Amino acid sequence: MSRHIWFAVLLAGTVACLAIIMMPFSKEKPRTAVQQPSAAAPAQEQQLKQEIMLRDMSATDSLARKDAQQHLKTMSNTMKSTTLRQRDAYTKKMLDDHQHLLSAIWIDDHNDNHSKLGFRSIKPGTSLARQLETYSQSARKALQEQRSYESPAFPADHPEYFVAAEPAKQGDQGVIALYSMDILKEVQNHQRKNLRLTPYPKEGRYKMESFHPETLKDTTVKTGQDNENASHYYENEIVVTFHRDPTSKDMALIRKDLSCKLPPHQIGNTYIFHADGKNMTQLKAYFLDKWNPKYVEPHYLYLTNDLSPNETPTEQDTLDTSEVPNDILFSEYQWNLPIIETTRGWKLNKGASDVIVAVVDTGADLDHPDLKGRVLPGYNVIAPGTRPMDDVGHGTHVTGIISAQVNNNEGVAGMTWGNKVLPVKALDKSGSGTTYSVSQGIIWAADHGAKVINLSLGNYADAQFLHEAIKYAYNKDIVIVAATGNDNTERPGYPAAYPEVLSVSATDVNLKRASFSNYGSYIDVMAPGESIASTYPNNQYAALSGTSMASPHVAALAGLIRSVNPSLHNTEVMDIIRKNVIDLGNPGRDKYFGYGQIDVLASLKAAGGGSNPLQLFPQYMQKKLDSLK
Ligand SMILES: [Ca+2]
Ligand SMILES: [Ca+2]
Repeated sequence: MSRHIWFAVLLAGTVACLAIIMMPFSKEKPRTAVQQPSAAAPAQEQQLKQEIMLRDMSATDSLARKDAQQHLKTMSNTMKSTTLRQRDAYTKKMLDDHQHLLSAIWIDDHNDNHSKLGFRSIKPGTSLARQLETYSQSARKALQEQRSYESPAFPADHPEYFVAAEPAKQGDQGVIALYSMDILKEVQNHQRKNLRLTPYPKEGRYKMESFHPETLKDTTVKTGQDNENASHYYENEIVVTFHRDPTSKDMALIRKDLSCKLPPHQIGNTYIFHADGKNMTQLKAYFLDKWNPKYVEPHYLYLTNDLSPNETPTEQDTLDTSEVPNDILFSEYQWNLPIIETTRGWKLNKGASDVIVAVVDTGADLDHPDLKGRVLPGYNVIAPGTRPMDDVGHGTHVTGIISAQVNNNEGVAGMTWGNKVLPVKALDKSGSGTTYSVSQGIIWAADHGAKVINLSLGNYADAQFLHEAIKYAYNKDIVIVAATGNDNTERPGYPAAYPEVLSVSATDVNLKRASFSNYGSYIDVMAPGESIASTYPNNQYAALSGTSMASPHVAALAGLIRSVNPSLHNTEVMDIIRKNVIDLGNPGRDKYFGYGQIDVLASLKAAGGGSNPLQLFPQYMQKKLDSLK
């Protein structure tokens, strides 16, 4: 129950005549719009997803330009007061650090002191070079007039570049730069997969089959729409959990029977066998017939679901103001933070660095300047012994939503200033991972200090082995948060639908359910998931949509709650998140919005921001007593 309703109910008991007037509309929360929920038809859903993808590309274009403008301003003013040699070294560093910055040229018309206008990476004499020359001339003219300049994207039919220029503070000097627009293609590819606009995955090292998760009959995935009826698994693999750990003799016999070239992967009593000549059905029959296993199941594939500086708690009246960070993309693009009361919540707590949020995903760009000092070394399940670097973009985006540096005059602001992200790479370069890799990632995170785990991934099959890993983390008092999926379906996705997991669906800027977002009775809460601005590999920023983007908001909130009150158990944290929401749709919990949209300020207050909240007082006292024993 939200605190507002709770308050209203209390009030109703004492001042019944006033309650009728006060209950439905709290002055503080006028935004609760009742949406008549409905699910879009498949064709309409595809069209809506297409529109969302185009909107993400356009928002990313505008993020990239804003980011470029800011960097050019800094460059221009830095280069003004440097020698030629320093300038060259600085330009080289900027080019190395920003792969999308293709060339940067210092222009000093006054002293006739500038490099010759010409940009690497575009072949001279081509029509592209002629367009570049035209835009460069316009840029020079703008600098002479002390104006900023931005060209349109070119070539017009398939945009690859744009030219931008920024004047230095005085004199007719400044920088002209050529930027690559590859990020738009990356976002397009990314969102085609994540919003399942294409059958996915179609790539990968193994052969895959799909089957209907209820009938277990094989099905063919022809369009993105078919994905909601399919779960993917490796054809030549099987997950077997034994009652007793097999002896080395047993194992040798199994490998001989199945002609397994490689030893199986193992976690506890569970093994994953790979046999080139056998399919899943044959493998299953063999183990059931000969080894009386506890259970066998296909080796499923999980896909991404995109579409310390603590402040002393302040007085109640200061909570009405919000903390506005100076990150350059914040005010214009990060609608997602104020709408869930993050900025007001920061007045209570900004996150503690020892409350770690693990992101089991495609890894993270550990060298991104806006993630500097905000991510731990982490772990790579896919290639143990190497850094969990992100080769997809998904994990970097999810990580930035949680922990991008706040108030550093750069890029975006994360949800927390203090909590660190533990990146665990369990999804490979295709953006997918198996039961084994995801489970191993979860177990590794649980064993390495995570207090919260974010899983922006899913599959429609219920895998016992994954469930065991989830239970392992849950029993270690970890809050597990997962995205529900982007197929606009009521079919439960896993791990989101496990009872130990807080499941998150997506809303848009108007507090409506995002058109792609899954729904159903298992949904816990909603968080923003459309055109969310965050970090992207190679020092870039992108706007992406998906329940994958909604989930990390809730994981970050769990991190903040555990920073406010480290003595809370995972179940208490989950309860606080569910009960301190903005109710959406029909009153109370409903299948389209779960309990409602998360509210950071209300949750942090309920967690004891500044005082011991009354409703948690019994637990608090019990823990105090336990600690004295
Ligand atoms: Ca930042
Ligand atoms: Ca509701």
